[in-house]
Amino acid sequence: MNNSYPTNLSPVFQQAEDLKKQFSSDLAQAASDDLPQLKIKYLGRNGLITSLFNELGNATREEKPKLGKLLNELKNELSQTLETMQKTKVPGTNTASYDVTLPGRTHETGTLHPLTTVLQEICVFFENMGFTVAEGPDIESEYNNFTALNILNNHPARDMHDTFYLDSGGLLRTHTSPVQIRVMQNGKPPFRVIAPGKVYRCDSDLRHSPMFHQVEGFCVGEGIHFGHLKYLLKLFAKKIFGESVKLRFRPSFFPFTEPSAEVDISCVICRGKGCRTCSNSGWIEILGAGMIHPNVLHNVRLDPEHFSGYAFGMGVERIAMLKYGIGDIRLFFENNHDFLVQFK
Ligand code: 2U9
Repeated sequence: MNNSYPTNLSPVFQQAEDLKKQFSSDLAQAASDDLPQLKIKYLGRNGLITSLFNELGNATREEKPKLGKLLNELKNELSQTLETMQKTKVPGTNTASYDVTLPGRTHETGTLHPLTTVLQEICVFFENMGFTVAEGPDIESEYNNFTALNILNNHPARDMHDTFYLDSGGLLRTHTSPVQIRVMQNGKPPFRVIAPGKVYRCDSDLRHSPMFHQVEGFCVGEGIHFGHLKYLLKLFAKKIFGESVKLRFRPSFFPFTEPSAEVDISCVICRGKGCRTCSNSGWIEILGAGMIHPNVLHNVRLDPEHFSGYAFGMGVERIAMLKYGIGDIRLFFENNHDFLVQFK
């Protein structure tokens, strides 16, 4: 046999090899309750290994260190194997086995980011109302972002938006309105379009992030009026914040709409009674809206005498903060696991 020891060596070398094989076969047949017995048989004071150690005295001077090392290694290997088996064998069986009553290892499933969920909810509502989704580039021209929208040179709105200007002469869009300009430049009315996407403003605190998400929408056709806008936004607010929510339209100003309004809902925290979130007013602003300014229609070569339209815009983070009661916008962008798992 290949693994036999040469015959010129003391027979104890071969005995050690045989003992190892015998141990493996004993172990394979042993039940958990037999393990202590096996330990005594091999490692006990009168055990098989001990008796091999006794043979050391008969070995030659050259063989002694080799044999001593071999027997020590054998002893350690056997005692380690027995110890491991003691831990893994199930009582009453003769195989190393698993405890089937232990719970399995689970893989944690991911979850949609709260902004994705809210954005989807908003888009689904408007798609169900007959709007189509349009997208455009994050880097825009000054014309599409400002001029076409009736925000003229030196108009304070250009500073108000805290624009990131690029060396190339372009800018990071401050709202998704330029998408709607592109849609009107390239198509024919009637239009019913929403434009979701990232927008950029040089502003950062609890409520502002230099990048945030907007959904803007517009409808242009013949005979479109403010009543259509009010009806749509009322349905929208009830869909997102619940049937019991009340709406309030406050007169406001935007260069691209006339008349313009800011839309409030009854406070989702105190239901209109007054609390810290609504500064005791009972109302919370959720979006801006209005009838598209005649100059804007004119800029996309539509006759304001013939066509009219409404437009609206909202910040997705703001809607999500109100819906989930989140006090700091920066939480959306930190990828903190403890924050994200709450939206499973
Ligand atoms: C075109 C014409 C008009 C989009 C509108 C608002 C009012 C508005 C703000 C909400 C919160 C921006 O993210 S926010 O700070 N938006 O109040 N946006 S009307 O009006 C348009 C858009 C496109 C062609």
